[in-house]
Amino acid sequence: MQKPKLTYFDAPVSRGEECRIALHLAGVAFDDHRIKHADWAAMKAHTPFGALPVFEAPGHAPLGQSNAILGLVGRLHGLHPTEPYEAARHEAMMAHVEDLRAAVSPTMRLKTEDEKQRARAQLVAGFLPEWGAFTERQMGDGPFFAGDAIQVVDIKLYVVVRWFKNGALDHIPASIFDALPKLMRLFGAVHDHAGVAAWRAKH
Ligand SMILES: N[C@@H](CCC(=O)N[C@@H](CS)C(=O)NCC(=O)O)C(=O)O
Repeated sequence: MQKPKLTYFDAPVSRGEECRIALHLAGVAFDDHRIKHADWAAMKAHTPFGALPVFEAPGHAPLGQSNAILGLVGRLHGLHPTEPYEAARHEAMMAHVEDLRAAVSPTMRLKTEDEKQRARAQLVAGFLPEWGAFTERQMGDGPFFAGDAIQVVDIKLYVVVRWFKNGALDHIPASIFDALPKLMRLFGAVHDHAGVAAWRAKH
C-alpha cells in the first residue's frame, strides 16, 4: 500500500463522506476506495468492527470508527485542537453526532411505512429538537464550532445536518434544524468553504 486508503460505500454520505472530506481538506492523497453494497457482506468480518469506514495507513493496522479516523486525521494535519480539553470538547460534539445517527438509523430498518411514520413522528416531537438545542448551546460565535478555522468537528456536523436538509428522511421535515442560527451558520460556512466546495464539485 503506497498511500492511505479510506474504504466506504459508494455514496457521498454519512461517516465515510466526512472522513473523505477531512482527508481532502488535510491535503492527503488517499485511495478513495468505494465499495458496492452487494460486496459488503463478504468484507464485513474482515473489518475492525464489522462496519465502515475503515482507514488504512502504510505501516499501521486498519482503523475503524469514524470519530477515531477524524480525530487522527485532524491531529496529524491541524484540523483538530492540540489543547487536550478543547480537543475533548470537540470529541464530545462528534460523539453527540453519533448519538443522533444512533437514534435515527433504526427507523430506516423498520418493516412497514406505518411503523416508520410513528417512530419518526416521535423523534420530531422530542429527540430531534432536543438534540438541536443541546448542539446549539455548545457553539460559540462561529462561524465554525471553535471560531474562524474549519476543523473535523465542523465537517462531521455539516455532513449529518445535510442528511436532514436534503429531505432524505420521510416524515422528518427537511427544515427540522433551520431555526438554530449557530448550527445553520456553521452549515453554511462549511458548505461555502473553498476546499469543501471543490470536493463536492468533483464527487
Ligand atoms: N460507530 C461507527 C458506526 C459505523 C457504521 O455503523 N457504519 C455503517 C455505515 S455508515 C455500516 O458500516 N453499516 C453496515 C453494517 O453495519 O453492516 C462509526 O462511527 O464508524
